[in-house]
Amino acid sequence: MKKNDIRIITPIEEKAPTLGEISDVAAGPKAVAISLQQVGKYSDVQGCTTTLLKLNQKDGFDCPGCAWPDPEDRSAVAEYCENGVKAVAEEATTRRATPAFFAKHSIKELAEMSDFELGKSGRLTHPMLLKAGGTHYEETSWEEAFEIIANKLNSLSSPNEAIFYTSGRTSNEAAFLYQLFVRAYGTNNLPDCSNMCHEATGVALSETVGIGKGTVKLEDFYVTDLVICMGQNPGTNHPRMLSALQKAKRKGAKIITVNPLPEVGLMRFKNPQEVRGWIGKGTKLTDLFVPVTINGDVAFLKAIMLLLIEKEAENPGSVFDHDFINEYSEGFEEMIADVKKHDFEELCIAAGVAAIKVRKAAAMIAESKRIIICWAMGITQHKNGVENIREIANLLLAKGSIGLPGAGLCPVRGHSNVQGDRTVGIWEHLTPDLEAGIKRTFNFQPPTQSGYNAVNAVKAMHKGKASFFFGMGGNFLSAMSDTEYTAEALQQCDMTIQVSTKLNRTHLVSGKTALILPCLGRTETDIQEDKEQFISVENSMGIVHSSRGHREPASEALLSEPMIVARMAKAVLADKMDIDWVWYASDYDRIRGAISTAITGFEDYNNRVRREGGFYLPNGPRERNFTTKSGKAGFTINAVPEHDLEEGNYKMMTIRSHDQYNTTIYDLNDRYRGIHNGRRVVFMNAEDIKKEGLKQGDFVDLVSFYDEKERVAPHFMIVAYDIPLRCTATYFPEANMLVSINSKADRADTPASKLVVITMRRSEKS
Ligand SMILES: Nc1nc2c(c(=O)[nH]1)N[C@H]1C(S)=C(S)[C@@H](COP(=O)(O)OP(=O)(O)OC[C@H]3O[C@@H](n4cnc5c(=O)[nH]c(N)nc54)[C@H](O)[C@@H]3O)O[C@H]1N2
Ligand SMILES: Nc1nc2c(c(=O)[nH]1)N[C@H]1C(S)=C(S)[C@@H](COP(=O)(O)OP(=O)(O)OC[C@H]3O[C@@H](n4cnc5c(=O)[nH]c(N)nc54)[C@H](O)[C@@H]3O)O[C@H]1N2
Ligand SMILES: [Mo]
Repeated sequence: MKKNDIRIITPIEEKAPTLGEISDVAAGPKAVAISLQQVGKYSDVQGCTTTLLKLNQKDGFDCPGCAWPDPEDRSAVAEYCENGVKAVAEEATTRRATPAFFAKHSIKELAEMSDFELGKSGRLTHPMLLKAGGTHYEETSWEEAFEIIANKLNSLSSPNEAIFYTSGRTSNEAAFLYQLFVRAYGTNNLPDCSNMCHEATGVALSETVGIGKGTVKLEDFYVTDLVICMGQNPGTNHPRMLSALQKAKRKGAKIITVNPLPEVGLMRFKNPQEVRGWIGKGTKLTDLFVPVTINGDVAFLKAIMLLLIEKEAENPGSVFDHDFINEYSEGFEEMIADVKKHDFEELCIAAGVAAIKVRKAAAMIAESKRIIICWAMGITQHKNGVENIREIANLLLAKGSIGLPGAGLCPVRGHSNVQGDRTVGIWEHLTPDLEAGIKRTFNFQPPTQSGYNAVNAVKAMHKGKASFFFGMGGNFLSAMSDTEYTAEALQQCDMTIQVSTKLNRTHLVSGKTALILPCLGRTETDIQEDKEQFISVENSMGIVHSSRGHREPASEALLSEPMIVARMAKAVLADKMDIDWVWYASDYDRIRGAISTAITGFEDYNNRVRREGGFYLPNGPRERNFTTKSGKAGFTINAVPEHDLEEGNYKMMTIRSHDQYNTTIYDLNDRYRGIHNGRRVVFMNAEDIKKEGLKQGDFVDLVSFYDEKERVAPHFMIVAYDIPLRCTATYFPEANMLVSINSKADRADTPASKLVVITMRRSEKS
């Protein structure tokens, strides 16, 4: 599919994917071998091995992969996983996308490359400019780049015509300076990848417990009775979490997994960092697997609550924690009254789960005191994403299973610093706390009117209300929903700019003028004023710690993210503001000093971040200090979503393969699910395949119909899989074009990427 003659999605693979065996155990020696292979394929092996020795070590750098925390007893040589290695290899590659590369290939030609090939073109080395009407990116100087940006920003009729996106790899230091610049310039248009990710979690937890983050620490996994993993695939996306689950199991915890797919990582795990992980069958992780239908989670949790109410009635005080409920919460009676209106059998049908499984789960929950519930995108990326999470909170609150060792809420974050970016001010809303902090520290009044989130930013660009897009990392086009609409939105802009390490499709489907600003990566040495700098990040559990790269930068022309922000701010705001931007970016201690006074919880930042293991940010709910408006934790009432699928309609979720990092395609395999050499597959139940008169290996076009518009994603190969009836799965970003921009979580606007109603047509190409 093309817009203005530029291909907006990766081309269809020429060969059909091949099918192999589905794995029955995750990680283990094979994972190590594969990660090393990956390093060998796309990077210089020797340098990379030294780099890997520094990964997640106390004096090393934070893995640019996921946000899972590092254990205190981390392995001395290798605290990483197969997918962490791939993330490092991707950044530490010896390949380069130089000005000569861009001179050779026009934008149009580059767009004909697949997402996989684009990434493999290597690290970006120089600032590149695409002039209005130009066919190629051309080398430019940093001075010229900042001047172009300044001229544009200073010519807009309102700062609200500019949009400043952030992806979640950006450090606290860069993110803080960036939001400060954006607010000093005059807007709160700060959408981020969190808007597409855990926004629903933020909304739900802020109103139920008073903080938009989780309440557990890693140590809690080692003293818990029960872990419930919902809508998450840690074997691929947070592999180091499997070690924590394994340790929990060895200490006697049970695990319930709630997922339409029996994801291998949650079933059985061989720890590659232990000798005993290399032999034998590995540790069985999941005790009870609950194959819910897509979006059956509220019904499942309500069915459990009904059974808990029964058990409690039989033996009062045995199930619910009334002391906790009375002292710390409100709305319990109303919640119970609502649940009682439901019929158990009907809830089981809505959840797509056999009653006996629900009974087993309820029994395990009833007898456990210390429960941790983990969740990720299978829970948040739904129309009722916020309700899903509120229902999770209901269960834990009723059990008093929060603010207790071994118990609590555990949203598992995605990007390695997505949580930190939000903490230091990347948000389209200005909190009163941040407003006061900025005034106190920098003596100016930031704008108070809320800006655009990701969905609204696309709409604003599409309507012509915004004409300037700046991306601090990420790949906005491919990550967002409704690819065609988003492409139109970006292409209508006068100017789009991206700070990036690698080439991606957003560089190609650009505004009239476009800039690529290449930056240092996590693994690289960052020297400012002759002094080696380090940055800091916050992991999924609220711990802020330092990260220091040590590789030689991919090119001499690269700037660090904080320096790019500072020089842009200086060019744009010139003398309008009494802030010496470049002085701040010349020594990150100065930025951290400012954060200490501007952001609550960062007092004495520079000293505390230098302590081994970093420091923990304040977390009220962990201490049973619920910082909601009423000061109490709130039970909520959440409707069971209804999905009346017509004949021939299927629910589709868009998920990650084992060989991708969001829109970065490491390779074309999904080993655990038995897929090789291709990505255009649709997983489907064998009975449904038969019912449609199709067979495995056939090709179909996937069609969705929203807002009176048909959207088609062509040519997916059918794969028979252990997935509930009427449910299907495809990979993101290939299927994003089927998700309407208006299909999103109520109140959080997270695109509903996990439930798209589709039909299928035989593909003409097959
Ligand atoms: N290697 C690697 N690591 C990553 C990433 C990556 O792409 N690659 N991405 C990072 C980012 S930004 C994020 S946010 C995380 C994402 O981590 P995950 O959330 O684990 O990623 P997804 O592949 O989207 O998996 C969603 C899971 O939810 C299940 N699911 C889908 N719909 C439902 C539902 O309605 N109910 C239930 N109960 N389950 C459902 C799917 O079967 C799947 O197992 O990973 C981070 N880590
Ligand atoms: N259908 C569907 N859509 C989804 C999802 C889904 O599950 N289904 N998941 C959503 C989620 S959870 C998320 S978080 C978003 C992700 O959305 P984004 O964060 O926008 O996308 P990424 O693919 O992570 O970004 C990759 C690009 O980041 C750049 N990059 C890498 N490292 C660095 C760095 O250190 N600095 C800078 N400046 N740039 C760097 C590289 O140029 C690379 O091409 O996608 C969302 N979209
Ligand atoms: Mo994410």
